[in-house]
Amino acid sequence: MVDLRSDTITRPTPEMREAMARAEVGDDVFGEDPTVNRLEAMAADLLGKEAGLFVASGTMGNLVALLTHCRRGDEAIVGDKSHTLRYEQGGMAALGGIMPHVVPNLDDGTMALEAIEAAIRPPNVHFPRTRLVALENTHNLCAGVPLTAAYTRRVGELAHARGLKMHIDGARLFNAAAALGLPARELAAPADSVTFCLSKGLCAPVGSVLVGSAAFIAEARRARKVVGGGMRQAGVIAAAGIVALEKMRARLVEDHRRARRLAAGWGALPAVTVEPVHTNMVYFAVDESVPLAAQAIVAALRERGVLLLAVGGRRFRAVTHYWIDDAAVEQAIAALGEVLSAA
Ligand code: TLP
Repeated sequence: MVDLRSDTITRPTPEMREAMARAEVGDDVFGEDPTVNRLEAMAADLLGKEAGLFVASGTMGNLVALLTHCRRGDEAIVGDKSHTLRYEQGGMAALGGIMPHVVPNLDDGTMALEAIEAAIRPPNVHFPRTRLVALENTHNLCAGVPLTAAYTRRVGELAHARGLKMHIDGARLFNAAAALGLPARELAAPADSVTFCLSKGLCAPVGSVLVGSAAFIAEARRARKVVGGGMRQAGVIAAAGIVALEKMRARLVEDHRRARRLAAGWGALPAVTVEPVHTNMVYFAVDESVPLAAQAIVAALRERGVLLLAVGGRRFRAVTHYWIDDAAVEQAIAALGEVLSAA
């Protein structure tokens, strides 16, 4: 199967499995897992922060960050298309009593600086306290667009000038860094905390890392524990994360090249409109002239060995990753052509 549903479907490489089998482990809740400690230190170093915290998922990383920055009744400014708002079950509100203050995301994944500024509450006994601005880089629903270092810096300056913290959901921060040709630490520099995922384009089977100052991470460690994220001999999975960081970052540009090829192939089909491709995501729409519902298109593609997601209306998403080679890309292009011409 050519599985383009997500880069989360990536299975570990043989080298990762070997590292997992050999991993030295200890009880991470006691801080005694040498492999987890090494991964956390590597991640912090790569992103230019003092400390890191290995967590089970991107969702847990964002939740733990929000629980650490905000108290109950506080407010966090988030984009209306952000993953944290849309796809994390409202965990900040459900578990943290944190109120999202929603600001529109523009097509380039940003929120207008004036809109962020306008969302910050002045001190007033009627208002919640604004504590945090959260960005997403790359921005999933905005077609995987990377946020620039300059924009990130400006939001950081605004947040800090107003006494707020800034968090980045950098689930795919290394894709952003690869696309912009920048070290990831430059994109992370203005933020007080950043999460990134090992289990997406970097191909590890499980896990994300949250990074920030030593004091922030010490508090975040408590928050991770209360949400059940103390994982004990987690070195077995952290070992794959170390391979991911060492070996898989440099190749992300190949995923981006293949995404552009997919977009060019699909974009040449009548009735298909492809959105601009920035990283490893290809979003496209099939117009109403094709008498097939979105789910019927997905099913017909599946019959031809190609999996992708319908993401609302007639919009679809395909994501390239380590297990998608050039032949898989050509198969996917041909399959959509066949499905649409048969319709
Ligand atoms: N995104 C998944 C789905 O949940 C939609 C995907 O296939 O893209 N932040 C961003 C920007 C994400 O895209 C995701 C996962 C997460 C956080 C959450 O990561 P996990 O799934 O590890 O909890």
